[in-house]
Amino acid sequence: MANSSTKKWWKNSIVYQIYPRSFCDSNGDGIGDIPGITSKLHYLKNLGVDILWLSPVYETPGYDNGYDISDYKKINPEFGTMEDMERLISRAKRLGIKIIMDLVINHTSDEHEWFKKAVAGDEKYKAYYYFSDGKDGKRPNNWSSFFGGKAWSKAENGQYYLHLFSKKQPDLNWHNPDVYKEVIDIMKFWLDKGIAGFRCDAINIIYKDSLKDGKRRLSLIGREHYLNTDGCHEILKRFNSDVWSKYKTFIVGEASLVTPDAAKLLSDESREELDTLFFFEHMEVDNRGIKWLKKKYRPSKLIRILDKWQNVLEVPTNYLENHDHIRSVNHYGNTQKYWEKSAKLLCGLNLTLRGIPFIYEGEEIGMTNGDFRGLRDIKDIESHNINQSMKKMLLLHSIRQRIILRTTRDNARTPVQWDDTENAGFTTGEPWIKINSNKSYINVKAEEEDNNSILNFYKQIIEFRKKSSALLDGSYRRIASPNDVFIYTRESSEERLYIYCNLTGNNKAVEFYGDKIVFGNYEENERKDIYLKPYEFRIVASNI
Ligand code: ISL
Ligand code: CA
Repeated sequence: MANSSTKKWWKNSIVYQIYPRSFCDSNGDGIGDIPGITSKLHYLKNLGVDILWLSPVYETPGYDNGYDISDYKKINPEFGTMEDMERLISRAKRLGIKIIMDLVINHTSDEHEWFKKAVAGDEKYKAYYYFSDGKDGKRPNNWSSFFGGKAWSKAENGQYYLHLFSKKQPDLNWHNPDVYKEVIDIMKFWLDKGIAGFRCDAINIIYKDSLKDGKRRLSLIGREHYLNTDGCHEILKRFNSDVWSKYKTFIVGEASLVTPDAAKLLSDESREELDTLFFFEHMEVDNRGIKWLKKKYRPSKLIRILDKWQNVLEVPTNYLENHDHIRSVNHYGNTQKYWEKSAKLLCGLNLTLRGIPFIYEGEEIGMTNGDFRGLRDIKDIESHNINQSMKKMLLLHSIRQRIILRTTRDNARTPVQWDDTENAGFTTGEPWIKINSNKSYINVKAEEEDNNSILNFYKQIIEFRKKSSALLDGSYRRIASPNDVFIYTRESSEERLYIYCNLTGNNKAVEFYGDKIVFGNYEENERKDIYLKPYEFRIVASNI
């Protein structure tokens, strides 16, 4: 039997998420690709990354940038070939970097063979999805979609089909054992190629208990029929015993709308389901019911949420950014006067909480939201759907534009800024989405040359973390602090660290503990015992 530490080989890893379309373009077509990723492996190694999570690279018509898969065993030709993918896996392996892939199994693309056969009348494949004639010609139920609008559309065969996301993404029917067999086979196909696990997309909504009408509410009508169902737990346990345990994988699930209790059921070790999961509560800190309506962001609320989740999960994931949300400096920091300070603070926070830190491409150089000129620059299918819904509500163009530009997922999908040249070193061609003009000073090259940069701060803190038993394996405890300041200890049998995070742009008087500042962006010759400066982050060690 493997003991817990070999079984959890991933426990002390740093994970870096790549959104391949926006990472690095190797052939000048304006679209990031797999050889582009391979060309940056040394950069990632240098940063201190252990695991790469690739957003989908499978064959796709690309309506949701790869989250609509048309063939799970082929590579999107825009991203390269299967040989490119195999080369990436083996080059990464040589550097000691593991790769996990995105597994999107709530739905396929409507251009997947299965769906096409289904619509053509093949009964076997019709049973892979949810088809229905509806009620008196109307939709089968009142469910709404994650992307706005209804969750049912009509296929060419005249029947309705279910799609919790866009109508290009029909939901798979997880009551069908053939669907289970197909997915097991897909997972083995990739694990046999040497990948180390999966990030399971929208995993806690895959199994629909019933297709009854949902309770009326502001968003996601129908959710009580598919969120964290027993059927979902059952599938995860079977994935685990049939595949994951045999390959010693690392499995992280994306769990929308998850509560602490539900999260424990999905990821506590004894349950043998997921290794860990992404919760969303901190990303929704400033939502007013739905993400398109915002209220003022309050750091004290963020602190309460993060503190709560630190104590929920056996191995939490920590993340402040991904491809579905705005950039963290825009969300929780400051993009103006305190851009650099606040990006460093967020780095410090993300990398010193208990659990596995995830860094999203570009976060390590403090990339900010896209500087789009208008809705014409927006590519995201979700934004377009929401725009249509708002149009139906007769909202003016200027209002729709303001709402969408502030929240669109494209904010995090602008190309990684490698240098300050015309296309930021991302491509020699025409980029698929607008590059942020702040590439002139936010870019990898400039930050590599500046010892004091955000990028170098990441490197230093990753190095610090890798040597610190308190950060790797220690306990976590919050300490009472003034509003909007987050203070906690991380403690192992060898060391006790006090972590200070001032999440505001003001000076904050705090009580200081510990003996020696071991990390932070304070200046050497000033008094360190009076207050925390705006967005200050520091680590103080105490003698045990
Ligand atoms: O970002 C969201 C909506 O604005 C979330 O609700 C998100 O849709 C949900 O977390 C599921 O996300 C995942 O599956 C989607 C895909 O578009 C996202 O990019 C992916 O992360 C459908 O596959
Ligand atoms: Ca390319």
